Amino acid sequence: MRGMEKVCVVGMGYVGIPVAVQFALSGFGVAGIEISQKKVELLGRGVCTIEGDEPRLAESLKDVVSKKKLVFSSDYSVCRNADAVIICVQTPFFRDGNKPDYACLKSAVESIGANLKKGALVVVESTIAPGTIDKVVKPLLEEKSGMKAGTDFYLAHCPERVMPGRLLENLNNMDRVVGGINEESTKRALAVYGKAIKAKLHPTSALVAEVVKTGENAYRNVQIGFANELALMCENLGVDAFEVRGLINTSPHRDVHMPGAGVGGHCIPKDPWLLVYGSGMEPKLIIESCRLNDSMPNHVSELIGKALAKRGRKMEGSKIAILGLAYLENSDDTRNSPSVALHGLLREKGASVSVFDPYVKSHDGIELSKTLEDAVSGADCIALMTAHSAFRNLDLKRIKGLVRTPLIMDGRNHFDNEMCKKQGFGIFGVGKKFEVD
Ligand code: SAJ
Repeated sequence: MRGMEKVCVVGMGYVGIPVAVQFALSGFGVAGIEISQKKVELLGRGVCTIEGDEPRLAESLKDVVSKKKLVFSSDYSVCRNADAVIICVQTPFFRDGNKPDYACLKSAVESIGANLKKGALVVVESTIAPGTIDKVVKPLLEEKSGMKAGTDFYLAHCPERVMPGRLLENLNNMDRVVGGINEESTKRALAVYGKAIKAKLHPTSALVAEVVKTGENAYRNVQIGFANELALMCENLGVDAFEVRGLINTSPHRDVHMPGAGVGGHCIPKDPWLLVYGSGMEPKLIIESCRLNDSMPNHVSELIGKALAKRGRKMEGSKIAILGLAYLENSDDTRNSPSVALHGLLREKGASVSVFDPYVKSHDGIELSKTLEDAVSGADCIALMTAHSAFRNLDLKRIKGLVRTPLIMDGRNHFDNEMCKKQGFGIFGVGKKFEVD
């Protein structure tokens, strides 16, 4: 990597791998740092460890690895030559403890600090609570490096805006907020990112960047929370929430989101809590929205119980077939998946639960069916939880012959009620008319 600007990217996950690949494609010499030796070995052979549909990512990774523009290591000493170090580690949130888990972040920052070159730029892409750069990252880097932030080295927050299924595309095209601890840090971060991505860059302070990132996802959580609360009211009134949503959205400046079986992923359920934690106050709307969205899998399990009762069955001893374990369509990502929550709730109520997801091969504590047919055979209710394309145009006639009780819970407005009823299924679900006689 002689002569090229050198970048270290720490944390080879959904964020770090695309970032490392993109910077390598843009002419930087890149080292991806990862604690998992297995991942280092696989990535070092150009094997992409992210599954699901990610256009261009696997072939781009192979390309830059073969050209030695991107190497991988678990040794932080490679940071000693880096002009920039980009941190992409996970920052999970403990709801019960109501505080962020910064163990990964702190460990990465300490190791980087101990191997930081004078004049280097450190950028945190991980989503962090407002105040984290100032109170956690900066002091740790100064302590471990013995240098002064903002003058001896530079520090900025450039929050990731990745989305499974569009990792590389988003990285290149979605606007980014670039917030330095001082002007010089912002300037240097703009220069580095300006060379790697085409997206519009918005300079600001590190604190504003922290509030923007957590705020943009808190906003989405509240938007979805409104849609879910409206759906609960529509169910109660016996009207179709999706018809209501569509008609509301004919009014200007309305954008009611999609009601659904819950809100999963590594952003929307977690980031609002980071904002609340960093805000130093107890906001009401944002916290209630998180709680309402988190309650949707429970609502789904109650709907299933109600439908089973209509058919003379109890939850106990019934078999429920969950279609979709991933939190998002056409993705293998099961983090904070509402399906995992539903699986636990149904088991607690004594049901046996099968799960089929074309993208997910395994998940701790959940046995996955190999085929959809296996999952639905003998089932007393099918619960559609993820709107994978593979679940479009299911052969309901054939499925009818496999189930024990023909009931469908539609968690993602995936099915047409009339079509299901025509095939002899009782149909119900989030925001849908309860049509189980
Ligand atoms: N969901 C709903 N109703 C909706 C939209 C989503 O129930 O109207 C559910 C999904 O089923 C899923 C969860 O919410 O379980 C999250 O879905 P998402 O579409 O927000 O997808 P994410 O989690 O990948 O969110 C990412 C975020 N991107 C970043 O943090 C960089 C988010 O900021 C984006 O707005 C979002 O993608 C997006 O717009 O696709």
